[in-house]
Amino acid sequence: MGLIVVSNREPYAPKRGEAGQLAWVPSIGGLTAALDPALQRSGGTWIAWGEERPEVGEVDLPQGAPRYRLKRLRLSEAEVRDFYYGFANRALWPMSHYFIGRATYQTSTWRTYVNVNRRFAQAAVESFRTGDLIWVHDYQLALVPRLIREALPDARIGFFWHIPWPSTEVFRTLPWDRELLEGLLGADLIGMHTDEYVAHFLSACRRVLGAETEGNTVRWQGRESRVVARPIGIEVETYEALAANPEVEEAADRIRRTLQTQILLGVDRLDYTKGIPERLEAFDAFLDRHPEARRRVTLLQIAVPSRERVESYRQLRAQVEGLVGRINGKHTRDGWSPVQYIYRGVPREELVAHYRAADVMLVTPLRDGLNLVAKEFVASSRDGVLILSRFAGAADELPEALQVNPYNVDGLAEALLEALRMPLDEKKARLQRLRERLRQSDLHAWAEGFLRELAGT
Ligand code: GDG
Repeated sequence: MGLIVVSNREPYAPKRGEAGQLAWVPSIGGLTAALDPALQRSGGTWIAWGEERPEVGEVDLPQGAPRYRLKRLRLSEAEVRDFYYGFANRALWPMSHYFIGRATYQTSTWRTYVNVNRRFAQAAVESFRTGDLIWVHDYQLALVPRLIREALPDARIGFFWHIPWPSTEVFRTLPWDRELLEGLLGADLIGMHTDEYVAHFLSACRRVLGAETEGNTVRWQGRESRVVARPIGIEVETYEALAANPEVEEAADRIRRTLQTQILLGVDRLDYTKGIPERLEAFDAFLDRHPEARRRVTLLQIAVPSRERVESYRQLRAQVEGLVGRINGKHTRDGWSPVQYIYRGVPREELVAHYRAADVMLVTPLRDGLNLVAKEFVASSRDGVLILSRFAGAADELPEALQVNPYNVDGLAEALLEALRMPLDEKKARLQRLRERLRQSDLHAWAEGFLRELAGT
């Protein structure tokens, strides 16, 4: 029995070596780490948008010892604009994160979204062999389950929705609310990160479609779909090992020696859901209130460039950079600057060195499907404190973090003080309990568990 994975992003990207040869390099991210091993075990096909050039249509992976085939869909410039930047990132992303003021609902981008979803579905149907499991991922491809179902009525189809599922009042602002639900209900098993998202989804099925639900099951047009909360994990041991690697430790020491202060760390894609301006404001308020902390603490913010073609992301960048300048201008003294701002992605070893160097990790999104950074910090840190937004899906699983309301600037400033003053044994005890929980449901258990459930549905 083989596996077919359908996702927007590709698991490996082509890179040209100096001699012009093509190397396929694994993409960074949870999905590749979770599903590449699963596909290597079962064999099958991964269908994704072939974003990176050159435009190779199909390749067997991993290179040298191939176990499965990657089929790379070539999207035209107009498709990328309307399907990816347009409908997925200007309509579904803001709506799902409760930012309806930022959502743009346009019939033209919706049409492209439908057409591109059809192309992904068709590729899956062409790759299908009887008995294969099909697993489709995320909000870019919500219509794919139903489109596959129309061609393959008996296939086992799973879907994982990686971002929040909002309350029905918000979801119903989408002009294509019915179509989206019907698209997803082509799947037998639908996974989300939290019980709350599942409850909202079931409510939308009842209220928007008039479907019947019983427990976690939705009945619609003679079919049943099960909707379950299965939060994604991380490779805990990989992060522990990386963090203990002497070169990474040395890099962490370098970061500490350079700054010579306590370190608050933020690591996010530069996205308006991540609460970066609110975090900076809270740090400013903290420095105003506790002048004794000046020179003793630094906020190191790594902001990874993201979706720069979308206007609201460009505006956010300007806003964040303006705030960094204002706060540094106001508080800088004697060679110490309160905010260090890095606007680029860093290699994974360097990322883990930062986790290791941090006294306090600030994960304060206004809304986040889950948030893997919080989990990675827990697996990498030895004696740091995690401050975590109650609006991150991961909050359910990480109760020993200091949980905050990211909209409450004063509360966030208070939490900073509490974290910086926390006794060492309490910090260690909290981290240990958090880490034990992460170990119980790591990334591979997540992927294998979902596939087992799908096979059994
Ligand atoms: C979506 C949902 C959900 C970040 N900076 C660097 C870097 N990263 C890596 C982190 C982490 C990943 O990127 C970010 O994952 P998140 O979960 O925080 O956020 P999204 O990208 O928005 O992901 C989210 C997730 O899907 C999974 O379902 O948790 O809620 O929005 O793994 O380590 N990696 C490297 N350099 C960086 O500078 N190497």
